[in-house]
Amino acid sequence: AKKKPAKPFNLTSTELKKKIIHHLHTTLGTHEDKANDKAWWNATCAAVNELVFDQLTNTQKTHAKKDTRAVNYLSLEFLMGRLLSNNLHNLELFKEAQSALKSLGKDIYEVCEEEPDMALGNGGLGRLAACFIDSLATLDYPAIGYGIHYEHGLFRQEFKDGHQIERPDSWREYGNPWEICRPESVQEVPLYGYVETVIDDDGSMRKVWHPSRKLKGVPWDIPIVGYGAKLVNVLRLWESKPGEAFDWDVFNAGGYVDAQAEKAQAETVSKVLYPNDSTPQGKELRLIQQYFFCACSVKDIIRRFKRANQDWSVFPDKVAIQLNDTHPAVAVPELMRILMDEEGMNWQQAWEISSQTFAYTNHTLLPEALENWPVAMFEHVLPRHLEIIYEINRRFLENEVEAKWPGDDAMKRKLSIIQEGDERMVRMAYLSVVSSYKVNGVAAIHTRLVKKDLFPEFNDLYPEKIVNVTNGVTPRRWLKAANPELAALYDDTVGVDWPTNLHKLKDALPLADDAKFQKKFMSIKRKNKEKLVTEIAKLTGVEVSADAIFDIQIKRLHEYKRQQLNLIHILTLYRRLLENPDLDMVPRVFIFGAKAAPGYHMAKQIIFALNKIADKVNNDNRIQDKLKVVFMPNYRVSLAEKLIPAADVSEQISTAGLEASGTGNMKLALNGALTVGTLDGANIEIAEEVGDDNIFIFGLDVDQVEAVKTNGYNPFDYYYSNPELKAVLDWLDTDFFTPGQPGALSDIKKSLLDWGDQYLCLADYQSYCDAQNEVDVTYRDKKLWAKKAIINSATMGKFNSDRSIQDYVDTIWHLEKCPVKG
Ligand code: 26W
Repeated sequence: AKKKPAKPFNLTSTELKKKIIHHLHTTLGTHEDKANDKAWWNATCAAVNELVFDQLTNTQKTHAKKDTRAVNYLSLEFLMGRLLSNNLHNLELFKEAQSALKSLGKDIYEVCEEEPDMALGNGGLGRLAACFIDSLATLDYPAIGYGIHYEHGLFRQEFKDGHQIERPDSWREYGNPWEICRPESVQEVPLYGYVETVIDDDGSMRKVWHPSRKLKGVPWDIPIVGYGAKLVNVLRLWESKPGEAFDWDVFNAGGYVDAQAEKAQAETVSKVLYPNDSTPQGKELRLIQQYFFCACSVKDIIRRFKRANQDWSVFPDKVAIQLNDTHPAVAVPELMRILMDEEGMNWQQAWEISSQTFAYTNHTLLPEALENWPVAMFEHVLPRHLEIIYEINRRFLENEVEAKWPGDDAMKRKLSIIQEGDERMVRMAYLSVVSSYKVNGVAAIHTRLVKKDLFPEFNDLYPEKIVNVTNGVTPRRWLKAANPELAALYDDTVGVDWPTNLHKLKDALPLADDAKFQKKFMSIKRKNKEKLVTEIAKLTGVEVSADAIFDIQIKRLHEYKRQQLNLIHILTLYRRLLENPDLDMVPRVFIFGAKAAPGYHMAKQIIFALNKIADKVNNDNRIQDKLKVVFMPNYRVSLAEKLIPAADVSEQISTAGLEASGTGNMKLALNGALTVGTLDGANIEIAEEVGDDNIFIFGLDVDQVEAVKTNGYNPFDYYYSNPELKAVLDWLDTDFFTPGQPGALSDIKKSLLDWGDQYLCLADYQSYCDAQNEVDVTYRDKKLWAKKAIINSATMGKFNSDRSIQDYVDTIWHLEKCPVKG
């Protein structure tokens, strides 16, 4: 093993301890004898911030002085999770903090448990943004993340009689030590009103927007410490407040109460994160949220640009703006509006700049996920922006589409940013493609399908525009911090620089067959499983054994992700066990974590069914603990950090062609889980890395799915020809799992039969059962399993989010590194 490079901060645990105590006294106003864990957590955060804020100031000075090109990552979601342990790891001070707290009688893991998750996102898209800002800082790239400072993040999930109940999340109810308010950078956001056309004396025409309301955007900065703490970037989140001018007239006229109502209305804009993952709600508040944070961010970007530049033509050289899905696409007409209406440019000048500034990442192919806004609503909220979108569309259709497909009106209708029909709609994806210089998918297969199925004509029109950047995850959070023992084993085996060069893990491959290494690797897995056993008991009351296979499916609840396929396989095993209690099977614990969108009926039904099945299975002593089912409540980043290191099997079982990438699959494999998966998203690339022998692939591939669908899929064919499948589905119609309530689970059966089984669960059922049987057979051979687990972990180098970021830099952003001295 190599010698460790110099640490960013040469702080001893004694010095850190002094700082913690100092902050306990002066920042928290309490004392060692009185302080609870929350106070210790706060004091430790404050001690860490001393170092972070210093380096933040250094970074901002350096970046301002050098005026280097930066990427502005616009995202409605940043699913950050907890920051203390991550920041300590990135500062390389975790061990020091651990012993400092230990000498104060505190366990660092318990102290870290005090931190509420920053759950400002739904799932994959939001967590990807969080990994990306970590990697950008680690790689010394100047970057700002822009988002919304939601008062309430994703709801907290509880179960009541097996049903999901949503409770508000209040992550900063008692303050948040990581954020700094920047009142000097407040922005104003106009809304509603009308557009006036003004003819000037020289005969020229200009547009003046007279908004009828104004909001204020207050920025909160969260420092993002890269690994090694060389550079500290910023995540800037906007909070909405009433505009400056609003209340005085009403207030003076005795309208104190009305003024309060208007204030409350303005604050609604950043009040709560929409909990929908994939199905947009066409609500006016959502559009206002999008515009609110885009308007603040674009103004902020321009303010920074103007600080160092007079010449607008260099704007695209200095500024890249990445749209994390179409949610921030309204930033395009906003930049155009400012350049024309406020900076006095003509259309060509403004478009020249704007169309070289934006790039767009697509994260989903699901047709129902594509954002379309009713034209009428758009016009009501943002009249000037609608005009600009019309003009972008007119020029696009009359120039580009006409040149490529002359006289083809059907093509114009097809590609129009405005969808005609009973209710006219603005297609945000088309706006994003037309307005961006690059568009990317998030895994190889996904990008191929984006080109072939989602935007084929755009791909013909702009053959170089659509590119692939396969997703990745930060190995700092998802291995070093989440699985400290495995991280230490890798330190000893391959050297300590794997956190920045994950390909290094490959150096452990020759040991995959080595009995001693296997023993070390698997005893770490065992310890992680034992810890999870305790956590499961604490959170669900279910007792499970670490001898069993821990089979984990953690992700948002969605029919395309097919938790229901997992469910019917569990019923299959249960039924086999009831028919033959002596059945020779390796005990298995099926563990789920998932939130359902509050309005998504089927998703909630699947949660309910899994909870009911869990009740029954876990309390059935006929089956000798061979089968357990656990649904962990309130799945979130900090729970993922406990589940992933303890997984033997990772379930990645979406219908082929529907999971854009998946990133949980990468985290689980990195921690030594074997994947049961379809040839979908990043699974395909994971299979390439680990080799076909080390992954359990099943089911239809993308081409076969397409063929089955065109030939007319009939789930009843499978139902009638597979007696075991039929028996299991019929079981759902009884009251076996819901005593006294027959039919309570019938919707699941219906969705798989009468309603057409849109996601082809029955077509993949047998193949899935076979793959699961393979898992059982393979696990019996302890050495073989260990070898496969090691190979999985050691070959995940490609899925480092540093590699993703470097791909973005090379193909889209073209940034230069801007290192900062300590
Ligand atoms: C407007 C409603 C809405 C909300 C969220 C529509 C679409 C979304 C996201 C695009 C859903 C999402 O999180 N997609 C996931 O993005 C990950 C990161 O690229 C991928 O790994 C997942 O496969 C993809 O489902």
